[in-house]
Amino acid sequence: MYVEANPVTHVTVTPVAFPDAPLLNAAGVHQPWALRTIVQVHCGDELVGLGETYGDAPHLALVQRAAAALSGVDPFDLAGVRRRVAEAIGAVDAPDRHGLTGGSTPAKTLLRVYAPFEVACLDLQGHIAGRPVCDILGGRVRDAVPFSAYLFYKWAGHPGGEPDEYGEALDPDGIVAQARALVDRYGFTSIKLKGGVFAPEEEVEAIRALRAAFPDHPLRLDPNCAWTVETSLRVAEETEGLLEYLEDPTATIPGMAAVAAKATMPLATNMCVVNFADVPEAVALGAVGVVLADHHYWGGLRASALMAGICDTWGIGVSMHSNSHLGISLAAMTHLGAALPNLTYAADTHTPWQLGADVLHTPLSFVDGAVPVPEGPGLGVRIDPDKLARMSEDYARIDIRERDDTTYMRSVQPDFPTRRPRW
Ligand code: GKR
Ligand code: MG
Repeated sequence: MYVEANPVTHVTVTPVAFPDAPLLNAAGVHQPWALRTIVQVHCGDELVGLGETYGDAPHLALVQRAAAALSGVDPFDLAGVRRRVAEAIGAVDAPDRHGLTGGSTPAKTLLRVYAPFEVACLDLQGHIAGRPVCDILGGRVRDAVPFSAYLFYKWAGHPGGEPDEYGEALDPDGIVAQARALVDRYGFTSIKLKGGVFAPEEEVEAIRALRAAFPDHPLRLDPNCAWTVETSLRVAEETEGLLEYLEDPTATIPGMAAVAAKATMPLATNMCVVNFADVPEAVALGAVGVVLADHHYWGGLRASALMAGICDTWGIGVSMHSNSHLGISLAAMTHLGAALPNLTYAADTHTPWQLGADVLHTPLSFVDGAVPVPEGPGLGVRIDPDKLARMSEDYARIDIRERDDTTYMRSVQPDFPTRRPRW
């Protein structure tokens, strides 16, 4: 039997905003609002596929331009979707300001713009076939996808605002308390600390305190390239036996290779291997032991699965990267994680930091630190139109149009340094 094509009739693109916590990183600090773009690809009145992507204005403009070009396309024709997106946006580059996901090129920009449409089309394919997205990606190898507790140094609240429920974390005790809160609430069985905020010695102290408090949890540290090769090697020596991996200690593939040559733990990255063109050099130099997949910039779920397969061939482990996101992205990450035979590490997620904000009718929940694959066809999630409308009103009301951690940090600490490496 051949299933009749259901061509795309129209696409809705909705920018949204939601409150974000003052999380510190090498670029500065998260602004009070995070931005996302929600994509709904409609095939007639009944059938809709969901996607989610960044909300920064230059990216949003490209997503809107691409959306307008998709009417009439068959959601099973992903090559056609990609071709139309490419034709609609042309060879442009829209880098993000925070620079925490590596360099940008027109090729990477195309993949970032295509990704939410690919996810939405896979959601549609699942609805049409009556199968979950993980089946369309090749079948599930796990029923629940493990995520890690993602710790951040943070202020108690935004300047002039109330403290949030996690409070301040600016030293090892604060970090251990935050880990305790996240592990108790979500059951996470591994822990990642976002570093690059304080001098490396202080961050190593925090790792030691976490090891003492959580003897059985694998630990990771990620300073987003805030260190030189020499500093990275010193930290690698000081954290020997403490880390399951050290993530992006230093910039560039050759820089990472110089650290990897001597470090005893694997090096992970979401900053130096950020698209397929980076893989040959990274493999040739032995620069990385783990790549963090991120369908938002690798070009969707199928491209991420392809990347994971390449990693498998070269004996490179796979984890998953995140930025502030909502439930459509969490569902997409969960289906991808369920279908990846070699998801060798728990994935990252910012979900706890969104403090319950979501566009989903029924937000996904964590069971023992893992998200069970949503039931039902497609992504298995649906939008709550009232929540979407409220978050879209919030977007219209605020004046943030791009994520800019550095400018926000400098409004509080004018001499905040932008140079990387900083130590
Ligand atoms: O949310 O501040 C943050 C993170 O630093 C994020 O932007 C990074 O891209 O989580 C990311 C990472 O692992 O590098
Ligand atoms: Mg990282």
